[in-house]
Amino acid sequence: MIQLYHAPISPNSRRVWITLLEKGLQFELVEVKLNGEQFNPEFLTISPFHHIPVLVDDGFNIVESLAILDYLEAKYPTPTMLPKDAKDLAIARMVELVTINELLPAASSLLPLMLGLPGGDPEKIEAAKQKVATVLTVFESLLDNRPYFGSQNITLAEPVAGTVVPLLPGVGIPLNDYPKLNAWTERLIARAAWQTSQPTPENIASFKSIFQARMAQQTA
Ligand SMILES: N[C@@H](CCC(=O)N[C@@H](CS)C(=O)NCC(=O)O)C(=O)O
Repeated sequence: MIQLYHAPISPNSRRVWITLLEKGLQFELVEVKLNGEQFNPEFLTISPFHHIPVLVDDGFNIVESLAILDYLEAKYPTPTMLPKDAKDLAIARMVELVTINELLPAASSLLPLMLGLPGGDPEKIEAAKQKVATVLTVFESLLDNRPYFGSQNITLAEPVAGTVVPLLPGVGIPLNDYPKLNAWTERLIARAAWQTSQPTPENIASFKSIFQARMAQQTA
């Protein structure tokens, strides 16, 4: 049986969890508490960089969430989650990579805000908000009259961007100025896979205390 090592709060592992659900696969979730469990020697044998997610399938270990998604699409191609048309494929992949390379780093600077914690350099916060606005403008321009990025059906772009974009209103970045993206977000969060993998208030509280402890260590 497939095993997914994950942390419920992490968009990096949630995108894999959602893809497994959308593909209707059987799998076991193994939670790794990011308060130090990721350094356990046993875990390091499957995740040398002490990161979740890790997918183990038939004794084969995969790290790096995008590599995991590509593996799942190649090994379990039904339902397909990548467009065949060249432009549509480029759109889906662009959304994946812009999320990882532009949106997530900017959103990480907004984490204290997201968790309702004080702190954060105002200039950095402003720059992060500007970056997020640019990403949202690009995403809005990539959506057409189809419900998903470059597709009538959900693709890998959705679990990737769709685990980050819905968090933005929580940090004071409403999506009203991006009507197509707003409707896309509503469509996704209504899906069973999003609802099943939604972090609980306990997951958020536990992450908040780990985050606060890490901040305290850095300033000590
Ligand atoms: N590029 C990796 C990033 C994985 C990553 O940064 N995971 C974080 C959680 S969001 C982690 O495991 N942090 C624990 C640590 O670095 O010790 C991916 O996409 O899988």
